[in-house]
Amino acid sequence: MRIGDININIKMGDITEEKVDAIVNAANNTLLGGGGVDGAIHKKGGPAILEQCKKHSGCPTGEAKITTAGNLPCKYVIHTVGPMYGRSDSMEEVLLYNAYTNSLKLAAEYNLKSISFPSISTGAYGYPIDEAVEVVKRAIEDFSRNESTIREINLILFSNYNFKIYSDYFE
Ligand code: AR6
Repeated sequence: MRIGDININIKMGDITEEKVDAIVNAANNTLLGGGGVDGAIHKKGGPAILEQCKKHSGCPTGEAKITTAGNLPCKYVIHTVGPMYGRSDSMEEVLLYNAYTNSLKLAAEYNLKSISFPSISTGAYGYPIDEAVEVVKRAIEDFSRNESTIREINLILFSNYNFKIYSDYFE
């Protein structure tokens, strides 16, 4: 489907295999690695990513930082931090929206064209997928209203259940 000038692809898969300009990591405030997508990216991408992450000295929730992609087939990794569900005084929605929006803005600052996102916060951080998908779509729609270099956004889901929820909501 298309939103403005941007092609949106909803796909099942492993984000570390994406051959795009940037993949987004669902990191934590330390940017020093963890489980889930974060673990998979650092494991497959190798130590060059962690080295550059250390130089950023962490990342506040909702913001985004960029590093090399190490051994991954993409060009950059954009590390963002989503909210822990139920722990942010009802600020979750804004923080999740900011995580997507700031990742897209950072990609556009680097003149990137294609970017792949995992479903941020919906694993260890417990954000319900059906609530998260509404925020994701709204963030992309709002971002698409401004001129940018971004032409392709891939939303990568790791389970059939999440894939179906995203597919149904975006149709
Ligand atoms: N490719 C695509 N999606 C994946 C992959 C993968 N390789 N692996 C998991 N997912 P999570 P969060 C899905 O927990 O909720 C880390 O420890 C997964 O099914 O990775 O933002 C960080 O260091 C889920 O739907 O991220 C933080 O401490 C989604 O990605 C914390 O987890 C996000 O799950 C962040 O938690």
